[in-house]
Amino acid sequence: LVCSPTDSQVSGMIYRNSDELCASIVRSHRETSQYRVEELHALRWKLFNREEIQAYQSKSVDEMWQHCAIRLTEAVQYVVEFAKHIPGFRMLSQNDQIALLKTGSMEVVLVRMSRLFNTENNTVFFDGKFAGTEVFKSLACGDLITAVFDFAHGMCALKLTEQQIALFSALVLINADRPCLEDKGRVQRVQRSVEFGLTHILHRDNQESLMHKLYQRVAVLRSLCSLHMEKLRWFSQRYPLTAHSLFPPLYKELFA
Ligand code: CLR
Repeated sequence: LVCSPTDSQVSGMIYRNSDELCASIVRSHRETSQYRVEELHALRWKLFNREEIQAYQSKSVDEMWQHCAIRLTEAVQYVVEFAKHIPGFRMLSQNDQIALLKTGSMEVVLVRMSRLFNTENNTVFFDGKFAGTEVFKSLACGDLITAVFDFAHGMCALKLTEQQIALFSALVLINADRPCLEDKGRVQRVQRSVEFGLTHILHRDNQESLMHKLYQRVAVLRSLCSLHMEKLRWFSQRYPLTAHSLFPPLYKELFA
């Protein structure tokens, strides 16, 4: 007699693996999330005052860009740590890991931004306090800032749990359709397992209808990131020296 597992054993196997996969993605998200939601909730009303806003607004364009590029790079570093602990990510070639981070790290930063966003007054936790769009005025890319804040607002409306955010972030990162992948097939297998994990927790949470809404968010992320790249090209042309010598190396490596 051939000893093959029964259906329930097979689904048990899949589910156990999926549980483990979800658990390690959630753990990785927690350990690299930079701020805990409860922590931020307590600081919710700590806003920049008029003088502080004024100080940001009187920075020159290149000074403010440099400042934001440094903050953004710190956030990206945490995303890189997160990626390294997604089961399967480390098995990809170095080239493919970098290719996924080049296109995905900024998107994950924006997903994570929604955790630090206060929808009641449209502010985000930046530099130790909550900042509205006016704080970023001297970047001279108001359209990008408005679009990023709108996106955060839309994400908050979905009221995702930390686990759902963790799985969604992993899915944003592990995308077999990104350009310049050497081993698309392998990325696809990792992507399927993450997709399966997300489906699994949405099913468990009785929120299967979120899947469709999350895929809609992915499309918005794509457009935000191309807007970011466009702004960066504009900035590098106008301020080549700042972009070349004062931007963090990781920022340049991933985006320039
Ligand atoms: C995202 C979540 C991280 C902490 C964090 C740090 C820097 C923030 C970022 C968050 C959200 C996006 C942000 C960024 C600094 C500048 C950037 C506010 C909150 C805005 C969108 C401006 C982009 C400017 C570039 C074009 C230089 O845990």
